[in-house]
Amino acid sequence: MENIEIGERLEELADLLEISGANPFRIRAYRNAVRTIRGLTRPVKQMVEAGEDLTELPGIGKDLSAHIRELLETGELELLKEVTAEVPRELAILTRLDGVGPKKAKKLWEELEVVTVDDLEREVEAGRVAELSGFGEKSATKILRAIQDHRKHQGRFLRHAAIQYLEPLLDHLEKAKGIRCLEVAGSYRRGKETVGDIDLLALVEGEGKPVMEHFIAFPGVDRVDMAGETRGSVVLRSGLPVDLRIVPEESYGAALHYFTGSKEHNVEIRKRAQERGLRISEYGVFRVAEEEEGEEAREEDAGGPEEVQEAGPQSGERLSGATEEEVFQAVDLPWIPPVLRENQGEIQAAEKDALPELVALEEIRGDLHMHTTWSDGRDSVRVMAEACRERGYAYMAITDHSQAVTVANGLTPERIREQWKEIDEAREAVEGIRIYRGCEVDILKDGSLDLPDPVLEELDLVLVAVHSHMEMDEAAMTRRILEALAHPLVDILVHPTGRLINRREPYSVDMEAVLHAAKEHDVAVEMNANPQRLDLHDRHLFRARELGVRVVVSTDAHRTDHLSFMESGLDQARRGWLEAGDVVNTLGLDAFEAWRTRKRG
Ligand code: DGT
Ligand code: CA
Ligand code: CA
Repeated sequence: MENIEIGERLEELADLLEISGANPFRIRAYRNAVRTIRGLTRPVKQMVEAGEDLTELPGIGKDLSAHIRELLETGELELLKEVTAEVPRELAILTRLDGVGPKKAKKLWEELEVVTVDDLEREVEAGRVAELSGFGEKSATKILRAIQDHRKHQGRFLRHAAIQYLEPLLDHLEKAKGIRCLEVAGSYRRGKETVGDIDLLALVEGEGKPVMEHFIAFPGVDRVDMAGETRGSVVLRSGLPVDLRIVPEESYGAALHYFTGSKEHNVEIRKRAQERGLRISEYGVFRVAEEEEGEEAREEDAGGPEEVQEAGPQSGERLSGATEEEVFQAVDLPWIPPVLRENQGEIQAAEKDALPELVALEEIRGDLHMHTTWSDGRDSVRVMAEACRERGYAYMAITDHSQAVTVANGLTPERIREQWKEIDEAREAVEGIRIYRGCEVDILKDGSLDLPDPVLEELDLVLVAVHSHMEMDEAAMTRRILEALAHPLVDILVHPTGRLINRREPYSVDMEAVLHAAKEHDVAVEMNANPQRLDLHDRHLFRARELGVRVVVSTDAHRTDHLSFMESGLDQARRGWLEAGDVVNTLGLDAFEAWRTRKRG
C-alpha cells in the first residue's frame, strides 16, 4: 500500500469518526497524521521494512503507527470496519463536496437520512436542505453545484494522484523478465491535469505471456478485466484503470504515437498520411496498396482502439514505425512533444519549424507564492527560505494571506509589519537567496484591495486573488477583477479562475477581458502549480502568450514539500506552449529585479 492510499484510508476514517461524533482531539490526531503521510518523500512501507520507528514522525503516535502497520500488512483497517458498521461509508464521499464537510454531512444524515450523493441531490431539490438549520438557500445552491461538479468529474483522476498510484506498478513491471521498453502513453504522457485511465506500452523480448502474467500479479491490482497475449486490462485498488499493450519492435513508435493521442491529433496525422499515399496505424507506416486507393478513409471516430485493432490495417508495404520520429518523418514533420498533441495548431507550427522551446524546470529561478505560519502555512519563514535555497532558487517571495481571509488567519497591517521583522531575520540567517516581502492580497467584493496603499507600497511584491463571493455573475466578477488589476501596485493575479479540480468549477469570469487588462496594466498572471488548482488552463496560457501577457509559475506552497509542485505547474505551462521567455520567474535575479520594480519608480 502506497502513502497516498494510507493517507486516503486515514482521512476517510477521520471523516467518518467526525460524523459519528468522536472526540475532536482524536480526529485532529488522525488529520495530522494524514498530513504527515502525504508530506513524506519516502514510502512508509520502506520505513517499516527498514525497521524504523514511525512514532518518530510528527503527529504519529502509538495508535496511528499501529494503524499504518495494519494497513500495510493486511490492506485493511479493523477500526474502519467498526466505524462503518455505525456510519455509512458513503458519507465520506459527501464530505468531499465543496460546501459540505463532516459537520454538515452528519446533520444531513441524521435529519434527512442522506447517505449518498443521489440522496443529497433529491433532498436539495425537494427544498428540505435549505430548511435545515445551518444551511439555507445559498448553501443548498452551492451544494447542488458541487454535486454537478462531482458528477462531471467522476472517474477522472488528478494527474498528481495517478502518478503516485502508478509509480509502484511501473517499478513492478520493470522487473518483469523480457521487458525492454516500458512507456506510459495516453493523456498521462500528454501531461493532462486529469487522466481517465493509464495506457502502458511495452516492448518485450520473446513471449509476451509471462510479462502479462507479471502485470496482473501486481499486488495493487483489484480486478483483472482482461489478460490476453498482447493486451491486458486491470483496475487498481485506487480505482485507476490501467491498460497494458505489448507491441512488436517494428511497430513500437507507431503504437506509442497512436496511443499517446490525442485522438484529434492522430486524425490529423492520418489525414496527412493519406495525402501522401500512406497509411499510419498503430502497427506502422504503410504504403497504400493500389487497389485500396480511392477507398473511403476509415472512420476514425467510430470506436476505441480495440475496434481499430480488430480492423488490423497492415496491408501494403511497411515503410517504418519503430520510432515516433519515423512516424512524423513519414508526414514531413519534425517530432512533436506529446504535451502539444491536441490538434491546437501544433501540426501547422511543426510544418513551419516554429514549435515552441518548452519551458523546463532547470530554467526556473524562483518561487513567488508561498505561505507560512503567519497565515495558513505549516512552516516558518526561515524554514521555507532554506527549502527554496536548497532547490537552488535565486529568489523567493513570502506571500501570506491578507486580513479578509479570516479562515486562513490573514494578516492585518499590524501583523504584516511584524512579519517583516521575521523576514529580516531570515534574510540574515539564510544566505544566497533573495527573500521578498510579498502578500496574497484579497480582492474584495467591490474590486478594492484588502490592504491600504501605504502597506502595499512597502511590499516588494503584490499578489492579488479572489477568495470570497465566488458565485457572482460573470459581468460582476470580471468588473471586480479588472478593478483590482488597474490598481497601480499590483504585480501578479494569482489563481485567476479559482477552480479546484474535480471539486469546484472555475468562477465565471471573462478571461479574455482579464488577459487584456493584465496586458494593459502590466500585471502577470499565475499558473498556480498546486495539482488541485492548475489554473490557468492550457488554452488560457496559450492566449496569454499570444497577447504577450507575462506568466508566473508558482507553487502556492503551504509547507516545504509543496515546493515540489513546481513540476506539475510546468507540465501545465508546457501544455500552454510556454517558453522560458514567457515565464517571469525564469529571469535571473537582476532581470527579475528590473521586472519587479517596473511600477515602483
Ligand atoms: P483519458 O484516458 O480519457 O484521459 O484520455 P486518453 O487520451 O488517454 O484516451 P484513451 O485512453 O481513450 O486512448 C488513448 C489514446 O488512444 C488516445 O489518446 C488516442 C488513441 N485513440 C483512442 N481511441 C481512438 C480512436 O477512436 N481514434 C484514434 N485516431 N485514436 C484513438
Ligand atoms: Ca488514457
Ligand atoms: Ca485507455
